[in-house]
Amino acid sequence: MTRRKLSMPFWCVANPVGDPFGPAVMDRISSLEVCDLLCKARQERLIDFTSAHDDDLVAWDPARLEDDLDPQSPAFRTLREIRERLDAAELPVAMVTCSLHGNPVFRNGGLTNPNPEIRLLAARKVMRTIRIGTFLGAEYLTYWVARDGFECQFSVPWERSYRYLVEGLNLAERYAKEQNGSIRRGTIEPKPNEPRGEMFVPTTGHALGLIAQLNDPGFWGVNPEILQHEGMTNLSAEVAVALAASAHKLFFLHMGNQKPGQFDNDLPTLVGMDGIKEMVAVLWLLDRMGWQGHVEFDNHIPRTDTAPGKENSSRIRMDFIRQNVENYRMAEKKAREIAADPDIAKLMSGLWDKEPALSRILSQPDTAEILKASVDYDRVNAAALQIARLDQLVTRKLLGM
Ligand code: XUL
Ligand code: MN
Repeated sequence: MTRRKLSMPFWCVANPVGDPFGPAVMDRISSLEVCDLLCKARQERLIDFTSAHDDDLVAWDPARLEDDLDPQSPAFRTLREIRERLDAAELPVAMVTCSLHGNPVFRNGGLTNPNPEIRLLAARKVMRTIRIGTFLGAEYLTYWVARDGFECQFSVPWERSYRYLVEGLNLAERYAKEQNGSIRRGTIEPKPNEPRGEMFVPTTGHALGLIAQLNDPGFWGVNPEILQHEGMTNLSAEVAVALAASAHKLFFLHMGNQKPGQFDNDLPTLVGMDGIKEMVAVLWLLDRMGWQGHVEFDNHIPRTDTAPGKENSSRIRMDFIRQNVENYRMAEKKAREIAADPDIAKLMSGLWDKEPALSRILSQPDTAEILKASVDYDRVNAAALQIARLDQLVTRKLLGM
């Protein structure tokens, strides 16, 4: 099994780690400086791809919605400079996503904003993002639900909101195709809450349901964020990724760590109180399901591990990239050790490989065959499974005992 390819996006490295209770604790760096750190990570063979919001690369000016096309604009020049540096480092852009959360005009939503003037701004910002992504050679466009949500349920025009969302996503798909460039797929990234109290696409299951309503469901898949977004409501990452992968809709995967039920922790992979077993399980099941995609980190430097000042700025950010990659590789190694362990395999086989002939009958829509088949209820019912024993062997492997 090959080592999975890894991506580190611009925004995770740039993040100066402010939170709702305190200001940024790291020096802010420009998109070109972020680009240089990512190129360094590429040269060190830590990462294979990067991704970005439009705003991570170039500022958005609502008075110049097509500035990316204007050779006189700073955006035009910066985008070319970024592309040159990424090309020189052989660091491809995997995905672009439109920031509809930062600018205050979108505080009551982007694509679903009840005000059509703001929806138009959101649509034009998404279109600019698609042009930027096409210019940089991105394959994926992600829609993260961001501020499309609410706190007060009577403020929502419920009979229109999902239509607005469908219209916005259909426009994105159409415009991406009109560019006739690198963007070939769209992904929806669900989140249950934060920044809104409630969000319109809270889980992977909701995203899959929404995709069925879009003009080209084949264009769209999901980008679950594990363990954070799914774990915020105590749902399991395993279910999110396995359901999406089985539907061939797991197009992209964001990764970090999370204590279940809390705010979006965005801790680096495997860092924190919980999540080791779950992360290993996700990587193990993705291998089992033959998922070929790559993993993108989406987390930030823990605020405790930051320090202000120019001298810390690059070192702490590079350490953050390294830590994510090293921790991911540890989880990947454990997932593969578990998959290769003969004792664990024997117990799994005891659970899963019973009565293959009967299993075959059940997999066919031949009702006569099913009606003919019989079961020894007493024997089946008398069997104690050894799931706790299996889990113990897994834990032993994880603890290196
Ligand atoms: C926020 C989040 C976003 C998306 C891209 O929680 O995950 O950064 O991944 O907009
Ligand atoms: Mn994410």
